[in-house]
Parts: sequence; C-alpha cells; structure tokens
Amino acid sequence: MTLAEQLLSGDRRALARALTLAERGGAEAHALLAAVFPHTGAARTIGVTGPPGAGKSSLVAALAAEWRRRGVTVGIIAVDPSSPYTGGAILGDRIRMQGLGGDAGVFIRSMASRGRPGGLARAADDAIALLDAAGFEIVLVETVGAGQGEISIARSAQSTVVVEVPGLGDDVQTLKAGLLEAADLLVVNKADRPGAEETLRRLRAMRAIGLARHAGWEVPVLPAVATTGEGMGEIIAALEAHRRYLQSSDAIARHALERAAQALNDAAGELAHERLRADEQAYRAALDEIANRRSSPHAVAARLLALGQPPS
Ligand SMILES: Nc1nc2c(ncn2[C@@H]2O[C@H](COP(=O)(O)OP(=O)(O)O)[C@@H](O)[C@H]2O)c(=O)[nH]1
Ligand SMILES: [Mg+2]
Repeated sequence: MTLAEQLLSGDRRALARALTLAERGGAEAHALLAAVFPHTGAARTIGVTGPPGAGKSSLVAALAAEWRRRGVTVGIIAVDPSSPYTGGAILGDRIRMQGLGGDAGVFIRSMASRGRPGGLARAADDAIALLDAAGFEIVLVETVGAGQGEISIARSAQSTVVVEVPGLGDDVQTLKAGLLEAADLLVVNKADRPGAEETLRRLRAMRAIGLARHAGWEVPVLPAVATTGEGMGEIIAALEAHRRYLQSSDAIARHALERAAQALNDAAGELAHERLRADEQAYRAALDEIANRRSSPHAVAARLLALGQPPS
C-alpha cells in the first residue's frame, strides 16, 4: 500500500509520517497531497485563536473531550511558530488532563514548519487536509492570535473561535481589532475569574457595532471555564448553529472559493520559489544581476520561471 492508501485507511502511523512530510514540503509532499485531496472535504474545520495564555489549548482539549463523549473523532493541529515544541507539549498536557491520552479517536500534532517555503499557512492547510483524509470528523486548529498570518490560519477554517479572558476593563478599543473581526464565535474563557460578566457585556455591546465575518450571522459571545469543561456544550451548540447558517446561506460555497483562491496563490508561490532555488548558482547570479541593475526583477523572474518576457 502507498502512504496515501495507508493514510486513507486510517493508519495513525501513516498519518504521522504524512504530517512530517507535509511539514517539510517538497515534491513528495505535493504528490501525497495530490493523491489524498479528492478524499478531503468531509471534516468540520474549526480555528481557535486568541492571545497567548487565554486558554486556547485548554479549550481545545475540553472541546475534544466533549466531542469524544458524543462519539465524534477529533484531530488537532497546534500552530505555534514561536515555540513549536512547548506549544505542542502544553496542548498534549491539556489532552492528558482531559483523560484523552490513549484515545485513538483523538490525534494531536504541533506544527513547526520554519523554513518551509510558503510558510506556516501552507503547512497548516496541508495538515488539515491530511487529518480530513484520515477520517477525523472534527479538525481543530489552534493558533496564537498574535499576527495576521496566524489569524488567517484560524480564519481558513470553516468557523473561527476567538478566545478572550476577563479583565478587558475600559480597553476594549485597544483589543486587536483584526482578532475580533475574525470571530464567528467569541468565548470569554476563565469565566471563573472576576470581571467575566463585564467582559461578556462589553463584547456583546461591540457585536452591535458590526462584529461579523458574514452578514446575517450574529456572533455569539459565550462564557467558558476550559479547565473544568464548563460551557463546552453551549460552544458546541453555537458551532452547530454556525454550520447550519453556513449551509443555509451561500457562505460555505463562497468560503470554499475564497479558500481555493488563497490555496492556489500559495501553491503557485511555493512552486515558483522552489523553481527559483532549484539551481542555487543561477539563483545567486540572478540576484547579482538585479542588485547591479542589469535586469529588472520582473524580467529575471520571468526568465527563471521560463515564462518568457512579461508583457510590457
Ligand atoms: N482559572 C482558569 N484558568 C484557566 C482556564 N483555562 C485555562 N486556564 C489556565 O491558563 C493557563 C494557560 O492555558 P493554555 O490553555 O495553555 O493557554 P493558551 O496559551 O491560550 O493555549 C494555564 O495555566 C491554564 O491552566 C480557565 O477557564 N480558568
Ligand atoms: Mg496553547
């Protein structure tokens, strides 16, 4: 059996190997992704993002535990470019705390894709596709909501959960606007701490001024205590409502096309990058050519990518 066939049959070791390949990128990874791609699309993908320490990993583990109680399988990808290993270990600890350690219905992987051309977003996308192909019904992607890149990874999922914590005080304006705008669902985690009611109230008030990724969807603002599992039922219900909303509107088809455009762009960029670097000597000569103003970057790029002259 090929690696793709093993993966599609649900072999966990094949999945782990496939994820390692995807993390590195390159021809073998492209071929694997091409083979499994027609078998993807069934998974329900959910991004979880928010500031460091908000309790994203705890929430992901608590949600996974609740889905497992309902017999649903869950694949988890933790994207933490600043500390890939600790990030994964911390999420792993949370999973163990939820008693999901030896459960074959849960698969967790942390991504460390520094150096892959096309970056973390491509690697995360491919990892989602692989977990999808391996048959996981839910795929959760945790990213730190620190930069546009990480937020856009969470946004590429069908639904995005943004995690905040009590204590926003009067500083709602200073909240990262890009982060809140990415939310289909806002969770005020650590609701066992003082100030939770106030934070919930403020975020619900902000919703009135147009916090919505899609028109016609009112972003639910829900409290949670990830460490005890409080609020998970409500979050899952809200995610189900969001899925029904996506299916009833044309949002899901639009989203699929937006993702396709992004994925095609990324793939083209990655291919171009690989081709440029295929001959390191020619690449360095080309840099020299541009630095010394003998040729324009466009002309050199067109030549190296064998596209002929760009239209003038
Ligand atoms: N009091 C309280 N602490 C929490 C809650 N959720 C997470 N924590 C704690 O917050 C810290 C950061 O949690 P973690 O899930 O690693 O956050 P992440 O960086 O957003 O992934 C840990 O010490 C957790 O135990 C909660 O609901 N209430
Ligand atoms: Mg985390």
